[in-house]
Amino acid sequence: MGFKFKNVDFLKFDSLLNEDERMVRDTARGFIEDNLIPIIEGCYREGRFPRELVPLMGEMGFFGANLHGYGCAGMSNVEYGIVMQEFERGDSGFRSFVSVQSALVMYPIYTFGSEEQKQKWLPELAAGRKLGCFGLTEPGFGSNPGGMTTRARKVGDEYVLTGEKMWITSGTIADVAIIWAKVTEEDDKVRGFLVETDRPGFKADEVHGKWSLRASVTAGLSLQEVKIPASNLLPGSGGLKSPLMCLNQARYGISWGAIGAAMACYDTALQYSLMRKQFRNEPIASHQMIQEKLVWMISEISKAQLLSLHAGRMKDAGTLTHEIISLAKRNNVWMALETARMARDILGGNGITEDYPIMRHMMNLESVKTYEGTHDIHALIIGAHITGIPAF
Ligand code: TGC
Ligand code: FAD
Repeated sequence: MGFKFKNVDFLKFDSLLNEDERMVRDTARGFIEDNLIPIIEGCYREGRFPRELVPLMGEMGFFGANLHGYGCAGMSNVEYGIVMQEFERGDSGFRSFVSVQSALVMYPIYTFGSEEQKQKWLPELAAGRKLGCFGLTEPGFGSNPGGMTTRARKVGDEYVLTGEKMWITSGTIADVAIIWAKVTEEDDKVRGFLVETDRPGFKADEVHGKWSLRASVTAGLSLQEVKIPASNLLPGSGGLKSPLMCLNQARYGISWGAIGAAMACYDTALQYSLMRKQFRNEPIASHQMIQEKLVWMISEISKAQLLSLHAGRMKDAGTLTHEIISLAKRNNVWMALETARMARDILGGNGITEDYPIMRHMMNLESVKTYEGTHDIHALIIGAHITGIPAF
């Protein structure tokens, strides 16, 4: 059941995009429509990540799409954002998988890696022949990653890593984990390490029982005296700033992704409200209270589109700051979650079923609100910036 998606464009937003950007949008939209939409409800019900789509995604250049060289597509940041929007219109968990592979695994190798590390890993990750995960969060340190207790000790020409990571997307399917750890010999400086997941002492256990992001793999990682060559250190990384730079990439993508989820919910609610009749045999869309909800949604989606496009143009110009990214992530995810709740309401009882995508988006967006910095942590980041007073 459900409806065929119709483009959501109140503001003539398309006129703000160039031909390449519209082409990227159509390609990503076609990929999701043809490959993900037909299977996503089943994947969600079964708690299954649709791994079979990975090779085609690699072929189509969707991994590390805004990186240049090493087999990457070299898209602009606006084009990359549009891809995230289209992927999350399909499913937030599916977009998460791509975000992690691109922004949290390929980006740190690209930015902090040696030439040898880049040559070895980036083409494989771009093609989807290898998958990665990003281990920052720990059981006791989520919003405050600076408190991490994972350690790396330098022993001869090796590092020995010990610690626990929690809530790690793609943890059990990754070939390589980017692990952030404090280096004992460097006064506990945080640095990034490439850890092949088949190394002795490395263990990943899937988190079961999630009611959110069910089509994405989430895991806890355990590292018990895992030995890696010293050459697996990402040499350009140093300090908490390094993982936070990766988060900027992912948060920027999420700001676009959330618009996609909201578009799916709004479009479903609009089409449903025009079809569903109650009282006087008239569509529920003829009632003022339904219209007010639809207008709220399209207004907020339109504003979010402008916000992400502005952020994207700034990112392409090299002027985007992390506080603006916080504002865009926080606003757009909140907007999408509110849109999902309103859309669910408009569908009445049908809104809670898998016949329509809304409830799935709504449950997914609860995670999106929390990960990559919670809604409130982003308020504190923006608050610290405008007042000069950190209130964490
Ligand atoms: P603080 O002292 O503020 O900062 C340490 C250093 O980093 C600099 N900095 C940043 N640099 C680049 N980008 C940013 N966004 C930055 N934020 C801060 C800062 O200037 C400082 O530099 P320096 O040179 O002085 O050393 O650090 P803090 O310990 O007080 O923490 C600040 C806080 C709360 C903002 C930060 O820890 C935070 O963002 N917490 C939220 C944690 C989080 O977002 N975790 C995400 C884990 S990954 C994930 O969720 C993946 S989900 C899957 C998917 O993406 O789809
Ligand atoms: P906490 O930090 O314990 O926060 C709990 C509550 O307290 C929140 O409401 C928060 O806003 C509030 N709070 C905390 N501190 C303050 C404060 N100072 N002032 C006011 N309120 C405060 N992490 C990774 O490293 N890699 C991944 O791939 C990854 N994928 C994820 C996938 C999923 C599905 C989920 C759910 C999480 C994932 N995460 C990942 C972890 C995610 O980034 C954290 O869950 C997030 O940063 C919040 O940390 P926490 O869950 O420990 O919550």
